[in-house]
Amino acid sequence: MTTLTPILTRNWDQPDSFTRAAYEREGGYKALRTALGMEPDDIVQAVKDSGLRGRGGAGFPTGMKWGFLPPSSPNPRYLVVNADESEPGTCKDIPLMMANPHVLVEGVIISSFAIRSNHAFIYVRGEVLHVIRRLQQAVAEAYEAGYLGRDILGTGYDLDLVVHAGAGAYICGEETALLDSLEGFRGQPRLKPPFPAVAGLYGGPTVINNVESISSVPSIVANGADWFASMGTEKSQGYGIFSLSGHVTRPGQYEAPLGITLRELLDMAGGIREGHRLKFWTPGGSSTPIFTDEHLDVPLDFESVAGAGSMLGTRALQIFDETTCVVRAVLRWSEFYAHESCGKCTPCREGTYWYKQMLKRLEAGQGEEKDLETLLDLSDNILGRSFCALGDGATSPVVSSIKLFRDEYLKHFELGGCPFDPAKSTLWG
Ligand code: L3W
Ligand code: SF4
Repeated sequence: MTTLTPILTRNWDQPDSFTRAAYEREGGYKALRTALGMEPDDIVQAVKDSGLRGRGGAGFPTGMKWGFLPPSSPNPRYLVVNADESEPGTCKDIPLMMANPHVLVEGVIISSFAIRSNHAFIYVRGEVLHVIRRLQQAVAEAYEAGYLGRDILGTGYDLDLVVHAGAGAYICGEETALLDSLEGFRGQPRLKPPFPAVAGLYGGPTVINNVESISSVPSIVANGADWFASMGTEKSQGYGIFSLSGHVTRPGQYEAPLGITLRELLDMAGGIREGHRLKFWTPGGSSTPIFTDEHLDVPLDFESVAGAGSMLGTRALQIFDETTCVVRAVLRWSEFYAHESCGKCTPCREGTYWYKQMLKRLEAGQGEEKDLETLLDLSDNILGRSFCALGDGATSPVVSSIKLFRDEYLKHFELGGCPFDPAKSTLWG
């Protein structure tokens, strides 16, 4: 039986958890002192050895990404934290930054020192004013304590950290669109390669990592790479925050080793809401193919989830019981993608619009079976043909729902309307 590992979440129940005093009371900023006494390359090696993989969705090895920075460059190096959390169902970074902003600030300082950068940014989505204010306060407290600014803790190392508010576009969570937005342009993805590690912010070598990835660095420095690597599975090491939302008795953030199953998480969360049963769920947000109750025992690590036909993504476990119309859920997600498509490439711009139009009609019962083939054909023309992952992600709920719930689509056509009573579902009114 896997148990919870409250590390990033350990102080969330304390009323003053977001203050520097509370963070230091629990040993906060000790890892920074340790790190500043180390060789930067040794910190990079420790992060490599820990097996930490990006917690923002793709799972790319963090230490390897840091290792891609060219040894010399005429431009400064930058560290950028992707705090543009907007994927439907993804809700771990915002509570982390609200409850424990200093673990992120400490992670930024250690990571910047490790990659020899003197300029760091936290790019936060614009809608979450409360988070922006909380981060600004934490950064100000860190400057006051001498953890940021000139000659940090007398070591001669300088770092400035800027909290930058985006303007509320999902596409700005794509790393190169984020860089464009940070530079003051309209946020649209850039062609890769070059990857940001080679040519990123203002053309300089840039490391971009998710909030949770950077926040994991202080505990790796404090406890050692082996400690981190001892948790999780062979190829998906460490722990992560699993966000349970929807038709679950106790929704919330559950921090556990990678490889835990939904069955185990549901046991901790009181199960599906009383009197109901699991129908479908997303393992990693709406961009990942949906699962059903047949997948309750799939270990939630990168390899096992991929092997079962989906993606671990951001561990955003959106849970739906039998009162939910899957076609309606897919329509709602498709409306999101159509709204958030940046419009740069045709497959995604036109395809997500067509998804929205078709699914609206199909959910209302105005369709026939051949429309499902049209939807799949359309998906084939988006997946792998879009400029960035947004287009690919939009196809996941559509294709997987047709595969797993074709009969439910057909029922809509037979009845000439939706077979579900929206009044019985707490999610889709
Ligand atoms: C240097 C190379 N760097 C790869 C770096 C690259 C990036 C990282 C991963 O998408 C996924 C997406 C969403 N030299 C490199 C290299 N890199 N090769 O590695 O890159 P990539 O392209 O695999 O992924 P990505 O563009 O970061 C992220 C999925 O996550 N997702 C969405 C989550 C949404 C949020 C949110 O709302 N905040 O996180 C959920 O599943 O669909 O597939 O840094 O530069 N040769
Ligand atoms: Fe923009 Fe969508 Fe193309 Fe990405 S896939 S570049 S979001 S239009």
